[in-house]
Amino acid sequence: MSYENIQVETQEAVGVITLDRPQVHNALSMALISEVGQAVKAFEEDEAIGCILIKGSEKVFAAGADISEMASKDYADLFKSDFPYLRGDGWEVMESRRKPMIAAVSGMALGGGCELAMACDFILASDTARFGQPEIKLATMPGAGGTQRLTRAIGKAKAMEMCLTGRMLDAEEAERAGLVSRILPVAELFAEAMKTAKAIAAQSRPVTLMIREAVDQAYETSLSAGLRFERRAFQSSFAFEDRREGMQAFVEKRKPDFNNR
Ligand code: CO8
Repeated sequence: MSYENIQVETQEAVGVITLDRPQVHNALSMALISEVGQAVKAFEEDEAIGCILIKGSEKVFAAGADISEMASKDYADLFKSDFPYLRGDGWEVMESRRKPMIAAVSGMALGGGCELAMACDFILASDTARFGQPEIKLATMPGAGGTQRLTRAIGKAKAMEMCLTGRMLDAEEAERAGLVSRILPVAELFAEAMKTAKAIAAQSRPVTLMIREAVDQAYETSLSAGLRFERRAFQSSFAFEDRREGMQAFVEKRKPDFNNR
């Protein structure tokens, strides 16, 4: 598969997607989003891959949807196609993946760029990272999770202020607010993100998928239903050969050898 707007590589069991439109701060064109979806699909289907990592450059993650491409669209276009950026082989594929996906954000993650990072399972940020939903300045609004995932992540007050004013959070404020899991010096971000992705990919794959589903339930359901889901999933993990191997290895003081069954 050849890509024009992203770079794709694998490192051990990690699939890496690098946004690559430097001339426009990695603006998310329809073609780019479609390529991200295709790359995620390929990694999903590749048994050798246990975790996906998406990043931009050290300078910028992504400055949002491609405004030049969107500028001429009208409501009928968007309504009839249900906003093609989010339908079909791109965003929907990425959002419905089952494998864990980490965003490594350095520089700006704005608009759709912030939404892309938030659609991942967690965000590792460099100390130069900045997050914002500036769509209001274009007289439009977030359309890919900015009013929903951001509010769930950082609460109403900050999300509302960000969406209504376009104010950006720097890395420290983003971490304090719960938007990012960790901040790293910019020179260390990608290496540390890769180390984290490799550590996840080395775990038992089916349990990894199960944990993702359980954590995501916390966004979707009541506490009692979520706790019930978690308890049943925990019990189900005992059906995996890997669970037996993991505990046996601990007891025998050796490294586990998972077969992903
Ligand atoms: N779209 C298209 N081109 C862009 C974008 C963008 N989002 N951002 C930057 N560029 C281009 C500029 O036009 C410029 O091109 P050229 O060199 O040809 O003039 C080049 O990138 C460099 O940009 P600047 O000269 O502006 O660089 P600065 O360092 O001065 O500023 C900023 C960087 C602050 C990032 C600035 O470029 C900016 O404000 N960009 C727009 C940010 C924005 O408004 N983002 C939100 C877009 S709307 C959106 O994301 C809706 C999401 C809906 C869901 C989408 C799902 C995919």
